[in-house]
Amino acid sequence: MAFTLPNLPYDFNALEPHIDARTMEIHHGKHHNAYVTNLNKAIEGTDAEKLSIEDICKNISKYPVAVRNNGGGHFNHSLFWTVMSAKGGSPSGALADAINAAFGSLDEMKAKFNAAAAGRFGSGWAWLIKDASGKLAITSTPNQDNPLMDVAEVKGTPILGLDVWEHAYYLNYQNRRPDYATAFWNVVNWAEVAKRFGA
Ligand code: MN3
Repeated sequence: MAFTLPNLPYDFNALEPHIDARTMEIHHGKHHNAYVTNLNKAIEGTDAEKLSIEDICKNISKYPVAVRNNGGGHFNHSLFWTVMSAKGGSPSGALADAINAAFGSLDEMKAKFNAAAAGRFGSGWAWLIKDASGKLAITSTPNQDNPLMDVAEVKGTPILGLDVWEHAYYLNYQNRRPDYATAFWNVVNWAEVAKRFGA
């Protein structure tokens, strides 16, 4: 069974002005699509064809680098599209409690996340993760790695992620990655983050 490019759960222009339609169109239709195509090529005829993308990530050290790069790319972008929506808002309930317990406040969590996004040299991702004990933490990964991977420095279940590759923001923000990270908070789909936190 080959992996497929998931549909965006909203229109290309849904996240404007924070993320522009042209960026979304290229990012989903070209970049994510290429990760899916190349992942399928890299696992063709192997046992990995029968696995979920999560299970592939968890044992990524057993696979060739093409699976790490493209499998990570597929998992990361699939998560990224779902944790955004036009609605915005703020976390509530158990997720809000866990954020306050781990970081002191939502603003402190955002500041730490944005610092992780800005501090990732080159290309990569910033993450809010749930660790094995259920506690929240902020981390970042290079390239298309993610915290599910057995090679990750800090491991956990990603519940929110921000793509900080230049292809994710360059058309609208050029070199201003911190402005993009700040704008991201206007389009976070907290209901989806809460769902992933509760899973
Ligand atoms: Mn990307």
